[in-house]
Amino acid sequence: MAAATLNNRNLAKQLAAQEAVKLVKNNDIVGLGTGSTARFALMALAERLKEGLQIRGVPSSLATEAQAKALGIPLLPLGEVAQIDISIDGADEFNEELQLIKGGGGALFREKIVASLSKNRVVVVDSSKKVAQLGAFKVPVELVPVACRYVLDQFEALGGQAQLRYKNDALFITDNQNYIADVDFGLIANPEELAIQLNQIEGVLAHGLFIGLATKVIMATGEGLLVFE
Ligand code: ABF
Repeated sequence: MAAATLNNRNLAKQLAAQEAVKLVKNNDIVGLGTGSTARFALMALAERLKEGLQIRGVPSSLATEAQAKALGIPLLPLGEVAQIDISIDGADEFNEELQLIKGGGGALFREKIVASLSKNRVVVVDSSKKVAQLGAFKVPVELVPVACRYVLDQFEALGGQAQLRYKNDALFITDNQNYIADVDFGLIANPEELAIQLNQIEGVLAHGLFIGLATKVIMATGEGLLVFE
C-alpha cells in the first residue's frame, strides 16, 4: 500500500477512535478492543485519564492488556466483569445492518465476550471496512485443536473453503490456546443464518460474524466522520 494511502488510513482510524472516546463517561467500565484502530482509542483514553477521567478498562486480548498497562489504564479481568458500559473496537467489515466480520487480528472470542457484556457497542473503522454484503473478508473462526479435522469438514459441508491461519510458518495460536481458520463462504446472503449454523458446530469456540453486537459504527472518511446506528 502506498505510504500516503496508509498514512491517510491511519489518520482516519485515529479520528474515528478519538470520536468514540468522547462518548466515555466518568466511572465507566470500558471494553478495550483489539487492532490498530482500537490502539488509537486506548491512546485517546490515556489522554483523557491525564485530564482526570476515571475509568476501568476490560481488555479483549493479551496485546490490548499489555498496551493498556503501558498507558496506565486501570484494568478489570474480563472473567470477573458482569457488565460493561461502553466498548470501543474495530472491525474488518460492516454492512448497513451493523453486522460485522471481526477477527482478522485473532482476538474474536474475547472481543465477542466484551461486546456481549457491553450496553453500548461502538465500532470504529476507516471507510475501507464498509461493504454492501459481508464476505469478501474470510470469516475467522476460533476452533479447539482436538476438534480440528471434524470442524474443518463441517465448514466444507456448509460450502466454505477453510484455511488454518499461520503466523511465521507456524500455526497461529490464540490467547485461549486455540487455532483460527479463515473460511471463505463467498458473499454471505444471510449472515444471521450462517452465524447460527457456525454456532452449532461442536468444536467451534467463536466465529467472526458479529450479529446484533454493534450499536454504533463511527466511520472516518476523507471528508470527515459518518455515524451509523
Ligand atoms: C479487531 O479490529 C479485529 O476484530 C479486527 O480484525 C480488527 C480490525 O483491524 P484494524 O482496526 O487494525 O483495521 O477488533
